[in-house]
Amino acid sequence: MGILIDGHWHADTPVNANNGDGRFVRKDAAFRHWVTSDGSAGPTGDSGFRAEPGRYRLYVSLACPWAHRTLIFRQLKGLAGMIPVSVTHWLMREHGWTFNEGPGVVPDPLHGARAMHEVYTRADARYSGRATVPVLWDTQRNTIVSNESADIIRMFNSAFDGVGARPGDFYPAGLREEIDAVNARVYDTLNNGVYKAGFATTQAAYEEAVGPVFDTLDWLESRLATHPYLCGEVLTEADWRAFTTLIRFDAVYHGHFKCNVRRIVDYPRLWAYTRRLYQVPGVADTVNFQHIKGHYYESHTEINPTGVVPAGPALDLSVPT
Ligand SMILES: N[C@@H](CCC(=O)N[C@@H](CS)C(=O)NCC(=O)O)C(=O)O
Repeated sequence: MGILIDGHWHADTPVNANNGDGRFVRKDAAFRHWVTSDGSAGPTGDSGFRAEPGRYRLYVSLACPWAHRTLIFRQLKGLAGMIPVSVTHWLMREHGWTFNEGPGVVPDPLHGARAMHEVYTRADARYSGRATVPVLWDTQRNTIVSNESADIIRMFNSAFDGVGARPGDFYPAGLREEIDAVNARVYDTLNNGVYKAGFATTQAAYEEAVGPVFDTLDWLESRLATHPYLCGEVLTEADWRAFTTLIRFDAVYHGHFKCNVRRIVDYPRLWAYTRRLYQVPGVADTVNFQHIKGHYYESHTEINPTGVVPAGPALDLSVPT
């Protein structure tokens, strides 16, 4: 683990940076430009990032739930042929995310970077901050468009529609309010909630985080009683944002992050739903349990000092009958 300060890599900052009371605090992303269909400015950042096939490259880790959602949207929207991807090694230690050789790793052909922090300093030689994934890189302006997955999935959802993306709108105008409301709760208490529980360094901070994780899982289970998806009859962004945490839950968050009140397999509707989403064409290709389990159990040596990766659980991800 480490951090860039003025463009220099400091290898010794712990992953569970907290505010002194044992609570894990996630920092906001730094590059917030938007790719748009005509190159006009998006909700934040500068103009000049027009949607063009082959212009952008996506940097991800297959372990990371935030990067995962960008990969899912790349698949759903048929963007794989126009937005190539680099995949980091699953281990994140003193050099942060690297491109060390390993199964499933796809190196960086643009800069020959050995680690993600080099991609950040290519964009800004004096960058200060964490070198997180995902990153959307612009090969024309040679900079990072965005390192915020929530924004990147919105870009992928619509910006490339005029240049050959697959039709499909996962953020339809009529459902936006509801999607945003579900996202807000899911982000705070589930996507990030499991991290707050897992990286808590005091009993109080852990208990404050773990309760809401299960309150939200119970709430999701009840929402699925009346509708097949979280916002009704159609698959939306809210489903995919929940999915990347649900698919990791029993394999890593239940054990490694101590979110062990219940498993997802104990929630009949939520588990069936997770399997249905997994079976959507293209999605299974984005799920790599070797990277997922290897990353969490081997990287977070302050939580799991031996780095031993557990064998289970045996998950049956086929569609329920
Ligand atoms: N706001 C970012 C968060 C991404 C993020 O925190 N990624 C983690 C991996 S799961 C990371 O790269 N961490 C490296 C670090 O913090 O140094 C997003 O959603 O895109």
